[in-house]
Amino acid sequence: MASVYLSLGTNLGNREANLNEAVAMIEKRIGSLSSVSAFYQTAPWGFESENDFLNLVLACETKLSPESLLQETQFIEIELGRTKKSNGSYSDRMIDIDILYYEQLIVETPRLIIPHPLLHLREFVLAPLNEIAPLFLHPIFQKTTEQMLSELKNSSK
Ligand code: PH2
Ligand code: MG
Ligand code: MG
Repeated sequence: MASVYLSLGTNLGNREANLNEAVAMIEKRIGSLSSVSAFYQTAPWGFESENDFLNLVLACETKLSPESLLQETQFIEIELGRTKKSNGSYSDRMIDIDILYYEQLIVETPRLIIPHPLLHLREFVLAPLNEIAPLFLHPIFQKTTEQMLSELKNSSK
């Protein structure tokens, strides 16, 4: 079994329902939940939109390999109505599920990068992660969530 951390976000449709359905499908298809953060209302980061996000972070125990985990998260996104624009820029979405950590594993393939390469720059990830895993160590930076969150807040002052 592996402990994995996932970040969920939605800014379209019934956002509470989208998160609840995604969490239920994660439990069914990926593994049992060990903790789930509160819902955080956050402003769109990295693009302009009128639609604020609801974000959460959860931890779960899975038998899946990193590749299979990615496949399952993508399946759930599509089930819940995710469509992707092909131009590569951020856009409004029903649901996005990103892999933050897979144990202390470092993965770099063309399809998958773990830890998530932008997690330390995103308060919408670090704030909920800090609620459920303040002392989890980033395997590359060797910093805790707490440390990364306070550095991010200081840098944006
Ligand atoms: N996801 C993005 C880009 N910007 N902003 C917020 N607030 N929440 C997100 O989940 C989010 C974002 C890319 O996946
Ligand atoms: Mg994302
Ligand atoms: Mg994503």
